Amino acid sequence: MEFSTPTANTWGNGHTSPTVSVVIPTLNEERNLPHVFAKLPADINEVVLVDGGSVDRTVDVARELRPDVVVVHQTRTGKGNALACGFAACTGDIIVMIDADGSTDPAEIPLFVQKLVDGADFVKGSRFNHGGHSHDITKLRKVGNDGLNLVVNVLFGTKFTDLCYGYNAFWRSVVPVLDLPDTRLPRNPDGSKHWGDGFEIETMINIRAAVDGMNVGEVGSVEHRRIHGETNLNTFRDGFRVLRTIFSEYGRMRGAKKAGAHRSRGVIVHQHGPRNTAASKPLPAPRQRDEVGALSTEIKRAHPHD
Ligand SMILES: Nc1nc2c(ncn2[C@@H]2O[C@H](COP(=O)(O)OP(=O)(O)OP(=O)(O)O)[C@@H](O)[C@H]2O)c(=O)[nH]1
Ligand SMILES: [Mg+2]
Repeated sequence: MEFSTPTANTWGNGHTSPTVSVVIPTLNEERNLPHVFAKLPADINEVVLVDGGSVDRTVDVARELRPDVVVVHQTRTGKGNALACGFAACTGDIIVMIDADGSTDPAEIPLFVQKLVDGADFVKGSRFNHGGHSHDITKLRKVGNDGLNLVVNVLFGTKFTDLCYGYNAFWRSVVPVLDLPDTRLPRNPDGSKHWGDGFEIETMINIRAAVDGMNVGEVGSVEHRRIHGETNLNTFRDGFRVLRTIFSEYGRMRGAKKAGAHRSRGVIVHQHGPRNTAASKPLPAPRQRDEVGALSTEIKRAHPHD
């Protein structure tokens, strides 16, 4: 498959800025896509839609709305696998991951991009800090999210305020260090998901970014209710997968430490960067592929069966 190289962007500040790819996983979202696509900032360079075998007109609607959309068909099942396939297809300097159901607001993308341009390696949306809010989360899910968030902060020394939120952005050059499950592997014969292929993906990504010592920023984000259709997330089943992920990532970190690959703890950058400051400072140098690749290899050596 070939992808065109996006042209440079200006993000309203009149200066050249990084190019931005947006990854949108979809499972039967034909009725929601018009709302989501309409709110994408005009200067997005690339939209990568990763479809999980929708039985409605999701892919057709996406192409009608945006003829330049890059459509990827995921290799297995689950949101995690969809995102990994999408990241692999992106060509922009920055990757932003949003949902297709109208719950994440594409109009917030410039906030994430600005934070990256201001020096973060990885930026998480937070519904519970920096002016963020959720119109969607149930009391049960909030309690679960808070508990899981606390466990991660204690175990990994992080300061996350919203662990299980899927609105994140990062430099494309950090994808190798996330070391996501190989998208080329076949599905498990028993129908179970590979670890990392499900909704635990967000937790896995957040923890790996922090453990790697990336500069992790947060921006406030307002989550809306899904506009049409049904959720694919099961609170207990997926909550348990997240909990298991936290402990397996803890073991992975300790193994990497023993192998000497662990560098430092993640740092959460809390300050909102002043808007439109990208023009006044040079862009941060993207992380070197060799550097992140080497670390990822070390972690793999410590966990050869991951
Ligand atoms: N390609 C693909 N996309 C998926 C899959 N599961 C979920 N998605 C998409 O991932 C996004 C989030 O899924 P949702 O079902 O909304 O889950 P959620 O946002 O965690 O839960 P709610 O807050 O209840 O909506 C949506 O855009 C879905 O269409 C999947 O297996 N494959
Ligand atoms: Mg949703």
